[in-house]
Amino acid sequence: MSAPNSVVFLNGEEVKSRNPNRQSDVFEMNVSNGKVYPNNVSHSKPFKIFIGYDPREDLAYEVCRYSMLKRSSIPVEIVPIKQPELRQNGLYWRERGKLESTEFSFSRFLTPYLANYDGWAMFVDCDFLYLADVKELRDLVDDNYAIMCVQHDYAPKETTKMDGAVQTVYPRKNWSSMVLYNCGHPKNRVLTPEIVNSESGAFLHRFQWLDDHEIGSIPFVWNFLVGHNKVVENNRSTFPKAIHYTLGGPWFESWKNCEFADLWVNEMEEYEKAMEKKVD
Ligand SMILES: [Mn+2]
Repeated sequence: MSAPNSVVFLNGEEVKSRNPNRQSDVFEMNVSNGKVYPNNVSHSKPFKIFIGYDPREDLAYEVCRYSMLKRSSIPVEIVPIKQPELRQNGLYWRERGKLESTEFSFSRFLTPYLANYDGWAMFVDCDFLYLADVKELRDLVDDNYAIMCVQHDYAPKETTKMDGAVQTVYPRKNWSSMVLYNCGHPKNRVLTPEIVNSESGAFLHRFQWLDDHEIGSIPFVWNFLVGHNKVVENNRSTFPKAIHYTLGGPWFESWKNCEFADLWVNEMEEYEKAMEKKVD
């Protein structure tokens, strides 16, 4: 049940992570970019970002994480949500349903619990590629809301996704793929491990523990759906800040030529070069 606490010192302050996942990293700032992080008390704790992890998409996870860290001007703590670890820690026990296309289909809703119901934390799928600083996203948080996300309004045409997993159509489709959680909001106390392990997909993915006015809206460019959202020429407000390869990305053979594949492949090559340097 117990995992060692990871203790990290940041700006001379001890930051304890009580997250049961062992793999977590704290990055103070992107020093190489020469950016200076303001000495602001309310921002002294790293922004917690949980990324859904699936062993079939390990490279997608690594590239997503790399793309985020590389551009972040604020300290972020990135934690992969790994189902086997959650099971070992007694936090996840539900059986996998046929409609779950990833291992984090339901475990994602443990985000407020994993963040100790404290502060804001983000959940994001691993099939994202960041093109902008997550500070810009974190700056959008509004304590009036329990959660904030991109409120897509669409019904996908495709009937299969990724490597053949069944595509299901339901209201608020894709809203849960990137969510800013106000973990300290009293309404989010509902999301206990017991509820996450027993409630229906509809209840969780449609945020039925919340009233509509408690769900804040984020510009779509932070969850830019490949195959659905479009860039409008010369309109900067439509340029993606985070690309979501929701149908499957270039790490799958059948999607290696999808829209925006080149951006992901470039990032992957850069990530691999950075890894080589680490080994040297
Ligand atoms: Mn996705």
